[in-house]
Amino acid sequence: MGAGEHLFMAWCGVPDPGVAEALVRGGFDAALFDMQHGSFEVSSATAGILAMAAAGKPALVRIPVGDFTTASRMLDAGAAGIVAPMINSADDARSLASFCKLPPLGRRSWGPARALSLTGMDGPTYLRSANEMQLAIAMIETREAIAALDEILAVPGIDGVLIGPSDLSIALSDGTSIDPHGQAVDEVLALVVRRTQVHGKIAACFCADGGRAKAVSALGFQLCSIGTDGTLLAKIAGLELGIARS
Ligand code: 3PY
Ligand code: MG
Repeated sequence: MGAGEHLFMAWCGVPDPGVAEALVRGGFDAALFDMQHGSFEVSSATAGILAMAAAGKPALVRIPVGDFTTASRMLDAGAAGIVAPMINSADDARSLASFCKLPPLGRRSWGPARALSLTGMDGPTYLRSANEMQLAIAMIETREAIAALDEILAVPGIDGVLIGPSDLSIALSDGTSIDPHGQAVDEVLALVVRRTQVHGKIAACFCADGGRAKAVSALGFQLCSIGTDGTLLAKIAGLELGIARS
């Protein structure tokens, strides 16, 4: 992404590394293991990170809301980055960064056992490299987060933001509707592209399908999902069964 590439990630909630492995071998650039709304736990996400290492693809982990200690653990396990939901203020962003970044930038405790073996780095090299190599990405999905967007992006150690369009649409409609592809969300997407460019940080977005991912990527978002493992499986199953039964 530093070179300007636009990536598509497999958003995985089924806690078996074989599913993510099949998706990245099918062409996804990275996988995200979802501990917020998916069924991943520390052990299954750790197994997923190892499977991604074998496939030569980076693994991201979405932690549960506010569970920053798990962010440190997953970075120790070799995650390429952490996605943290519901980061609504600069204070939230500072907490996230402090658990994701080693000193002097943050206060992440030392213990990168798996990360050392997966990167092949010795301790001093990893200490010098980890803060740049492993990303801290703050999810923007509330009105408070939009109001604090510039402050969140300015926090040292925050590498980018990821839009959660479903929660965002619920917030923008004051809880009356869910419309992740609606105009209100689209206006925020345009704002987020502009502000991330100003701050030199990454813009990422959850996208429900390939068409949405194409459009959102074209806006300037460098990292997009294409649905989830579950929705992709259901879609292809419906398609193939339709052919078989026709
Ligand atoms: C949202 O759309 O709110 C998300 O968190 C995507 O999973
Ligand atoms: Mg959300």
